[in-house]
Amino acid sequence: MATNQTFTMIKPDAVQDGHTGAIIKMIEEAGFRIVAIKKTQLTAERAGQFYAVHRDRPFYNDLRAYMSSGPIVPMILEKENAVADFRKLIGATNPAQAEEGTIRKLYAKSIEANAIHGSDSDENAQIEGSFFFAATEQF
Ligand code: IDP
Ligand code: MG
Repeated sequence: MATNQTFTMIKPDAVQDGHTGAIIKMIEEAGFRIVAIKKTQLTAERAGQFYAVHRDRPFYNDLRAYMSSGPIVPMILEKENAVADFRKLIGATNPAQAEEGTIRKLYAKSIEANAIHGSDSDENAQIEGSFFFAATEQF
């Protein structure tokens, strides 16, 4: 069922570099409403669970280390066509291929430290939102 919600997190590099506010401003100006938000830090084990789909990829261990290296800002966002529109706003995984004006083009440092996550389907948005927020925190 399409819920018009997506899940995102501002990743450790962007939080560390002080881009949290600028990124949230871009998200709100693009028409997304923040449903839930917090600042937290993953353990390597939890980061590995979140990215379990990538467990057989060569970058999996690096990704776990990077994603647990500092605070992150997870959010549930709401907007019509949220999943697809948000993927457009963040741009390609590799910032070298991200379009001008996208969050990753502006703030990503590398294909790994790429500033922000965006769910790739309604189903994963729901699963990922529930990974960070209890049902009572999701309005
Ligand atoms: P996505 O975040 O654009 O959906 P995925 O392919 O789902 O991209 O990969 C998840 C995350 O894993 C990426 O955002 C990035 O941080 C990291 N990653 C993806 N591909 C590579 C790679 O080739 N080298 C290093 N890290 C990667
Ligand atoms: Mg992905």
